[in-house]
Amino acid sequence: MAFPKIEYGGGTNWLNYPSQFDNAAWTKTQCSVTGANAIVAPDGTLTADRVTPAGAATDVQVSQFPSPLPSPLVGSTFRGRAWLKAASGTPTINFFIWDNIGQDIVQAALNTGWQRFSVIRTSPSGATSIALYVGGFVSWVEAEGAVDMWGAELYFLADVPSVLQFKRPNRFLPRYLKEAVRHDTIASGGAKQSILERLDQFLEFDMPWIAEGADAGAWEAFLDHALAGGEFDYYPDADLPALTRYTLENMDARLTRKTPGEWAVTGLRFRKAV
Ligand SMILES: [Ca+2]
Repeated sequence: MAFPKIEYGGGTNWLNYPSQFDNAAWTKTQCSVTGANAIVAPDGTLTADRVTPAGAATDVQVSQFPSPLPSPLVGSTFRGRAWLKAASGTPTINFFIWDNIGQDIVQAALNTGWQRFSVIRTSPSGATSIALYVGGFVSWVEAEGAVDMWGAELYFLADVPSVLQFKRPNRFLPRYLKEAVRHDTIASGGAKQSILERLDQFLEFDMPWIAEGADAGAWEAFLDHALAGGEFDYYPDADLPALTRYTLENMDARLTRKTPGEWAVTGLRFRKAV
């Protein structure tokens, strides 16, 4: 059990259709997507995909060469990530960034729970391409079975999403930790309006003890992002895959100084993003 964390911001994810492996942007070699949006993703939505090896497959690969090509390419360091899990068993398959010069590989030891795998590569001199691969180099064969995938990323390492790791437990206020029916008035083209009714999810908490220094700085940076309307992923336990994507609901959240060396942020209200 770990304290919560928040991930937010970041630059461009160079991959297209990062959770739609059935899209033609993803090349499927010796396999096919047998369950598009058939698997519950780490954020609880039915958006993860199942990829199943073809009969007698000896080298299953799922890959994407992003278009447009990231620029600058040569000399840039990239971080690739994806959420992966096995449909059954504990296969180990490759996860890597490839280019026309070489590759950096991580061996992804899968089980039936979601894990997020990460690989880093610097594009060397002479590189004219880049791709993110799952499988490959004869690491995934038919007998290892289907693999579920979600949330692929390829970022410049310099602008990967920021992480706010909670140093203390947050104090929940259960009255607001509820799902509620929400009525939104959607204006379109002047006078015409329609009402969208949906089940919404809220979260409110106080963070009463924030240490001066790096922790307060991390909270300030996060609030700057959230107050500007930015979305963020909230992990109730930093060690577990479950997450919810929220936006900040109240615009009066700010750091306040409690005692010398100690800050607090109170009444943070999050609303599930749609
Ligand atoms: Ca999907």
